[in-house]
Amino acid sequence: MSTPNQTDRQHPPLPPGQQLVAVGKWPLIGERQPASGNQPWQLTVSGSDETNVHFSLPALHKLKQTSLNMDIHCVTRWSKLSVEFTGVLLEDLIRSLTVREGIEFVSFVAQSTRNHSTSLPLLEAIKQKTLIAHTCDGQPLAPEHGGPLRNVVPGKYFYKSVKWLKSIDLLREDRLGFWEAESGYHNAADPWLEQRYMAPTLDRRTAARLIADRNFVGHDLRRIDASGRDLSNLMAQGASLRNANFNESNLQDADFSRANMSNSHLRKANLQFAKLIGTDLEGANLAGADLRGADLTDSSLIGSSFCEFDGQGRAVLGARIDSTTTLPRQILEPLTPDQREYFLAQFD
Ligand SMILES: Nc1nc2c(c(=O)[nH]1)N[C@H]1C(S)=C(S)[C@@H](COP(=O)(O)O)O[C@H]1N2
Ligand SMILES: [Mo]
Repeated sequence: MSTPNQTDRQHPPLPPGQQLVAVGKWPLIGERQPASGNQPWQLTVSGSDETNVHFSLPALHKLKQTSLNMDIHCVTRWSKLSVEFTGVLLEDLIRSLTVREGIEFVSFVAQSTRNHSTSLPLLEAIKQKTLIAHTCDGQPLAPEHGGPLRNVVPGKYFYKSVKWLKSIDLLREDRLGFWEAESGYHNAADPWLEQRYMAPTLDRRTAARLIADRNFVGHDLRRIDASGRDLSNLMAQGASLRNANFNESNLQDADFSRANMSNSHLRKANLQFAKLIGTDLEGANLAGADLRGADLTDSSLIGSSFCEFDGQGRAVLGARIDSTTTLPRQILEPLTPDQREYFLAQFD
């Protein structure tokens, strides 16, 4: 079925821990739509000698246009290669202004209910060829992907690319972005160095006490190391467990309903009869996990993996599922093709 061209791209260079989405797929991550207001669309740049400078969309189209072909790498482990964005380079936009003295950072702010933002050192943003993009693969950028305007930063995890860009603030001091503050995403965000998360925030004594009590309900336990533990019957409803390590743990009958377990490590975990209802498992590793009797209704599986493959593409460590596993077919939809195939083979 695959064309020679697709075959060539079967083993493209990917940053560590990333996997390819199916051809033509582009997952929707984070906010789904802009907040109302800002019509007609206007981009405001603050921090130059001119105070606030406004650019309408037609004005942006009159500046020098640049097209960049870039690879998208999301921190939740999915990658989409070779997407062409067109717009104005941050460098070209800023060149027309007189940047105030002492400016070292740039913050990109969204027209969104939570004023979503992300930031970078200004020189880094310019070096990375940050583009203020209005067009994607020759079409106006779709609203759900940030249209009419988003910044894109090739060479950084995609959370550095803000949808519905309404202002670019030039700053003397850094202003931590939404995900960086909220989820502990790494502020440098280099996918080739796997800079996904900042250092853990939890002290060891607190972690040990919570593990002993087997009660994580509602706690912020990002990055907790609970690997190799007996945590059967653990209560963890609604807990923040991003990047938590449960490798080879006994999690039988644990309740992770509505917990955020994105990028968590559940390799070879015993999840028999665990509740993973409405759980965010984006980017989580469940290779070799035992999911018999587990319930994954409404869980989010973008970028999750359930199977490891050897160099020949043979499944070597697959999650264990059977007819007692509740796994509605539609939640498998966002899995990468090799992961989905693994499941479909189990169902046969
Ligand atoms: N306004 C806004 N921009 C955002 C986000 C968001 O939640 N709100 N999420 C970020 C993250 S984590 C990613 S991976 C990308 C997702 O872009 P996409 O939905 O077009 O794939 O947008 C980034 N920019
Ligand atoms: Mo992301």
